[in-house]
Amino acid sequence: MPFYLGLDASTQSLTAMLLEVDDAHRGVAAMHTFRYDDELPQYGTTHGAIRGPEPGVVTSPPGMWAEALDRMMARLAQAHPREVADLAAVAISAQQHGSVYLNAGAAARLATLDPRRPLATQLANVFSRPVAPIWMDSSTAAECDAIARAVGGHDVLAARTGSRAFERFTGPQIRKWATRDPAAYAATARIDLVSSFLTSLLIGVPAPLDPGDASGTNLMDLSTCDWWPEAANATAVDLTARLPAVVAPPTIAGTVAQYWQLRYGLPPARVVVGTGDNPSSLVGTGLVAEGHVAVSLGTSNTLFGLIAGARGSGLCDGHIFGAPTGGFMGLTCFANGSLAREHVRDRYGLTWDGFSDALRHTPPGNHGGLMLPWLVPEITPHVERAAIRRLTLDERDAAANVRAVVEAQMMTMANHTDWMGVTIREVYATGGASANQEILQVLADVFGADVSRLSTTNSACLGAALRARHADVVATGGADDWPSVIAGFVEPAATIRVRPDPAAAAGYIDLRRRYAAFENAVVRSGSSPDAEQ
Ligand code: ADP
Ligand code: XUL
Repeated sequence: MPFYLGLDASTQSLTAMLLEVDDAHRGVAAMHTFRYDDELPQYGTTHGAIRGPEPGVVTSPPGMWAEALDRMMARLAQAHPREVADLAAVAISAQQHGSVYLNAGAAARLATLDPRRPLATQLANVFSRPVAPIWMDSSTAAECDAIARAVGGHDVLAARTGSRAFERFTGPQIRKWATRDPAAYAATARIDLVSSFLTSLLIGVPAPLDPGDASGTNLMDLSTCDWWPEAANATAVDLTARLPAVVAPPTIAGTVAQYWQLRYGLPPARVVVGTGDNPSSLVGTGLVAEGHVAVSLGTSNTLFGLIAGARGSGLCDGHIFGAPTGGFMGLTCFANGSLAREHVRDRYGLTWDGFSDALRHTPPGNHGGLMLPWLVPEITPHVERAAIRRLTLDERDAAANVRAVVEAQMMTMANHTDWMGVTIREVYATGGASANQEILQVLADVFGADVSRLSTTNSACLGAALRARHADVVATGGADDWPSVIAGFVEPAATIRVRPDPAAAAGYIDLRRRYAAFENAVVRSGSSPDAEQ
C-alpha cells in the first residue's frame, strides 16, 4: 500500500504525518512531533526563535531546521520502517516568509551529501548568513516604506503582489540585509524560503517555490505567478537570479535524494514543491470554500479562506496568497496567538484546564472589561511597541483576564476580516488551541457562526501529506480531483461542533465596536501609561 508523508516545520516544532491511502482504505498511519527547544536545545531557541540583538529582530538558526529534518527521518525510519520503505510521495509545509541565505558552494554540497554523516555538520559552510529572519521579525519598517515608494506606493504593491509591504515579508527582510551587508549579499547565490530550503534538502538540488509561499514575499506578481521585476529591483540588485523558480502546484520538484535513501531506507519517492503552512492548512481544512473560513490558533492566529479572484487591491490588513489548488486565498495574520494566551495562563498560575474553567465561569462580554493582548509587536493592526493594555479590567482578576485575552483575539480577528468580503457562515478551527472547547465557544459567539473542529489540530501537516497524495495521483496520470483526495481525512468531526449562543452573539456586535474604538485609539496614540510590559 502506498504511504504519503507530510512534514510541517512550524515556528516551534516539526511534525510528520504518514497517511496510508489506497482505493479500499485511507487513514493516518502515524504522527510524530517535537519542539525545537526540547529536542535541539544546543541552538538556544525560545519557542523556536531567537530575539534581538536589535529591537524587533527575530531569527532562527537554519541549521536547526536541517537537523530537525534529519532527526525526524531517523525517528520515522526506526518506528515505521515498512511504511517508510513504501513511501510514494513527500511534501513540505513550513512557516511562511522566513528566508535562508546560501553561498555558491551550497548546491554542490547538497548534491554530494554523505549518508554516513549527520546532515547539519555537512551544512556548516553553506550559509552566507548564519541566521534566518522569520515571520515574527518586525524590524524592517524603513525597508517597507522604501520598497513601496519605489514601486509607486503600497496600493500598487498590494494590487500586484497581494499585500502592501509588511515587515515580516521576505522582500523587506532581504532589502535590509543586502543594504547593511552588501558583501555578504554579493556572496549569496540563492535565497530560499523555509519551504524551498527543506525541499532542497530532501531532493539534493535547489528546489522551486509554489505561488502560495512565493506570494508571502512582496515580490511575486499575482497575475503571472512569477517574480515581479519592479519589486525585485526595488529590493536588491540582481535579486531574481538568486530566487527559486516559481512553479505551479502540483509540480514534482524531484525525488528523495540518495542521502535519505542510504541513511534511512527511503525509496526514491516523489517530492512535491513545498508550500507555506497557511496554504497547506487550506488543503488540510478541506479547501474551505467561500462562506467558510478556517481559523488557525497556533503561534500566530490566522484566518483564511478561498476567494474568487485576486480582489482586494488597496489591502491594508490582509494578504492574497496563491492557493495550492491553483486559485487564490485571502488571509489575515495576527502575531499574538499562543504566546499571548500562554502568557496570561502562566501569569495567573493556571493550567489549560484552569484556563478553560475561567472561560466557563465568566460571562460573554466580560462585564465590558477589554484587553489589547500585544505581548509581541502586532501585525494586525500594525503595532510596533508591544504591551498589554487593559480597559475597565482588573489586573488582579485572573478569570476576567483569561476571558479578556481570548475575547480580544477573536474580536480583532472578526473586525479585521471585513476586507475579504465573505459572509462567514461556518468556521473550521485548527492549530494547537483548537483542542480547547471553551476557546472555540468564544470564537463561535464572536463570529456568530458555527465552529467545527477538525479531527486533526495540525491541518498544515495533514495538508502537506494530502498535497503529496494529490501530486502523486496527478503525476501517475490520475485525475486532478481534490475532493476525492481529501475525502475521509478532513470532514469535521460532528461531535466537536460548537454553536453560537444567540444572546452572546448579539452582545458581541456592540462590544466589537467598542473594542475597535479602544484598539484604534491606542494604535493612533502609540502608547498608554498603564501598559504592562
Ligand atoms: P505552531 O504554530 O507552532 O504550529 P501549534 O498549532 O502546534 O503551533 O499550537 C501549539 C500551541 O497550542 C501550544 O503552544 C499551546 O499554546 C496551544 N495549546 C495546546 N493545548 C491547548 C489547550 N488545551 N488550550 C489552549 N491552547 C493549547
Ligand atoms: C502568515 C504568517 C504566519 C506564519 C507562521 O502570513 O506570518 O502564519 O506562516 O505560521
